[in-house]
Amino acid sequence: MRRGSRQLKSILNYIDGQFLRGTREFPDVNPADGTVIAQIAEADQGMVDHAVGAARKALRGEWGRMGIRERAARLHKVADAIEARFDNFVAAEVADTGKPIALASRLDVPRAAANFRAFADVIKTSGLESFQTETADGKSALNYAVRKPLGVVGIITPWNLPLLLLTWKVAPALACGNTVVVKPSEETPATATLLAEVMKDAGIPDGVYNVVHGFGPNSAGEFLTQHPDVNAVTFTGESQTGATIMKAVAASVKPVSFELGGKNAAVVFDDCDFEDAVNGISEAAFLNTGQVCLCAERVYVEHGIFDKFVDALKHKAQSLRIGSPTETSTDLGPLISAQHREKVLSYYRLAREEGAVVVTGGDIPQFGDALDKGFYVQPTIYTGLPEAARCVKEEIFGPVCHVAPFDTEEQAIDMANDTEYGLAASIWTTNLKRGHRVAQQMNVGITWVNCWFLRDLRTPFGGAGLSGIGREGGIHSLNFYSELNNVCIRL
Ligand code: NAD
Ligand code: 6OH
Repeated sequence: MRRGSRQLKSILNYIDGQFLRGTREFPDVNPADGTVIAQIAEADQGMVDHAVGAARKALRGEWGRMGIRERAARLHKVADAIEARFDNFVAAEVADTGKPIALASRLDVPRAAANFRAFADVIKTSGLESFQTETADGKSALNYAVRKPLGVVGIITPWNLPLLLLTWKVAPALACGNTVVVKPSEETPATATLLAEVMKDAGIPDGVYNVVHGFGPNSAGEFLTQHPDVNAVTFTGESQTGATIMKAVAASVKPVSFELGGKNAAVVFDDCDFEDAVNGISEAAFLNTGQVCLCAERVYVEHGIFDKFVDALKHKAQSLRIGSPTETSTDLGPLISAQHREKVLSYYRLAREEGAVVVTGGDIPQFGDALDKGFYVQPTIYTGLPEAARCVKEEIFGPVCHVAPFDTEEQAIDMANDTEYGLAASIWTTNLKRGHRVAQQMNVGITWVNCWFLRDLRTPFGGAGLSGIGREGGIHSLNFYSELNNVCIRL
């Protein structure tokens, strides 16, 4: 390091209670201005082996012997410790992702603490069913199941909601008595390492929570999913990556839980509460700069209110403040990386080629300052595309939606379901019967009526089709993160 140049922070691996450098480093870039904010220590195969070995050893130590009440108490301590370092977590998440500070403060960091509290409570209060079985000789048997940890769980997470999605898996895995090795996204490593400090403070024994940094192919991600001593893999990310991981785990028949991509529909009926629907769809299309798997990229609006709705949504989009993530008034930050911006812009170009009408946006905003080096795009609304257009079929993962009209409820349901994905849908109507009727016909894992991304952590969460395998949330998470052993006793 030259004298006078700024000493960059290192983001380290965390293995068996130790913060460790790797053999190589790679840069952590702030998407708001393209500056390098830290160096990330990449874990090689040997370090992943070390992490998995430490996690296995910890299963036989204090953690393995700990009862549910004590485990739950420690998870509450983790939540307390996250809250105690709230500002550190917010700052790290904002610098890594470019998301607005207001969003990280109201969504990402509170949800991280809530994830630990929710699963601490679920594991304490949930029971398992038992059956008294009548046998042919007129006697009976009693069946009941016990929960055991799976063992070492490999957790691989994306960059859009880094801490929220990581803790959504770490908390139930630990609640069930497992140990974990997590591989956060190479784009957003900071909060996983910060969480390691919190784990130490909260009395989580060494080896229970381990972090390895790196990329996917031929790096820490692949080393983890191919590791013979990992008992299960849980992954959130792109559908294509899910397919690759599935191949990697197939040989050893490991359980997997996959939360993958989406091309989610919103259906707006002419009897909706108009203002609520406009605000709701704006949030569903543009929150986190459209980088939420649940975002609505396809909006279907009933004919009678179509023009008025498109106009109101345009004004709403144009009123969003795009800017520095550290300004409290900012609504929209940048996309995660130059590469991802290029992908989103390629869809903006494709939409025009496919014949879209650009209602608003479609370009890069100009700031006239350092933010011009950031990875910003304008929030964008299209109309006029045929349903078969690639922009209507493929996940873009940016602040963009296509709005199309429909005439009948049946037609709206058909259009909403015409996708290979099946993650989420939202329905906007004041007709209660219609809300239920349409919601139940959506081929997805999660349907919201008159709301979007409103979460109760006890409910099943996951997707159909290309959107994933399995459900997490409440008891569903416990069932994935534990092995059930049914005990049958002849009475
Ligand atoms: P991604 O699939 O590119 O990466 C996710 C993680 O997988 C990263 O940590 C990456 O390093 C790792 N990875 C990549 N290739 C790998 C390999 N071959 N083996 C092991 N690990 C590998 O996803 P992303 O771009 O980080 O995130 C955006 C995507 O995630 C979008 O498609 C979005 O819809 C999806 N997503 C889904 C949900 C959900 O709950 N369904 C939630 C958030 C994001
Ligand atoms: C995807 O980007 C958002 C996923 C959200 C959750 O997994 C959740 O539990 O709210």
